[in-house]
Amino acid sequence: VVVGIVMWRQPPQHREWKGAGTTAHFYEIILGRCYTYTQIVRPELGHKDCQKIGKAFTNAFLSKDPCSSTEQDYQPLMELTNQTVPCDKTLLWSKTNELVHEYAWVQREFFTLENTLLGYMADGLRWCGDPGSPEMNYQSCPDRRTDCSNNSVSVFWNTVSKRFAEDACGVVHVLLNGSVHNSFDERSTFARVEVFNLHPEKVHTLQAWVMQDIRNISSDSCSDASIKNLKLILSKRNITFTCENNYRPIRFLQCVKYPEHSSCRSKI
Ligand code: N1C
Repeated sequence: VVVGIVMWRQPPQHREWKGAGTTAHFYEIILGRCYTYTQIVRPELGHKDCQKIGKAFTNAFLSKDPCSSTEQDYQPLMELTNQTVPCDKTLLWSKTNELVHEYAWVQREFFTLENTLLGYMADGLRWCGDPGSPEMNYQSCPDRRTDCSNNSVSVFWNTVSKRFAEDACGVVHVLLNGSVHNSFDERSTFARVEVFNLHPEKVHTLQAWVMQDIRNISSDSCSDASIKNLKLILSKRNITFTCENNYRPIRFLQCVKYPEHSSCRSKI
């Protein structure tokens, strides 16, 4: 009797990359989010094929080098998830992740990228593959700064942010953080990708809302050097720029969290 000995190729146990690995249950999460979005959040997208979308998502990065990800890898996924956002309702942001989504939750007509199907599916997740394996790498994924910039997650956000900006029309809004050193940070996705992909034929104005941390309100953020730089870039692109400090409706959201703060205590 010949006893066959099967040698299994063990997945690498060492951490290949510096960043955290693929989110556990990645596939189930994106599939579930796709159905939640298309059946419950926006039933008008009920015709979208979530099985196909889930496959296109994983096909974009499985069996591939996670440091040589390209826009083309995500093209099939992009084609399956096209969606129209009404004019005047695109809401961009930089360094205001929490606040912008609190606002979009209340003002339902506004769309951040995470309020579109693809942004909703991917929000907060991590993923990468490996050229030598058909599986996801749950051990580690490339870190944007220490491993490589063209990693599967960064290329994804660059690609979807580009389309989101290209598709925008009318007045576009952006929520910026007035309590960080560079409110308009040239290294951010907003600065690198979105500003340069707004179409001046469709987008006549970019309106910025610059919100300061309620616990240390300083002077006029709209006159900061980085905001002036944004204004200059837009004027060269023939897009009008307007800026408002501490937009009241969003200040009220900050006051929900710090109701006793002096700037929240006036009776009216
Ligand atoms: O680099 P940022 O912000 O300026 O990116 C925000 C900007 C928004 O207007 C979005 O349309 O770019 C889009 N975007 C996302 O929607 C998004 N969701 C999650 C860009 N990045 C996004 N992420 C992750 O957060 C992603 O991993 C990226 O690197 C960060 C961006 O955070 P930031 O610097 O506050």
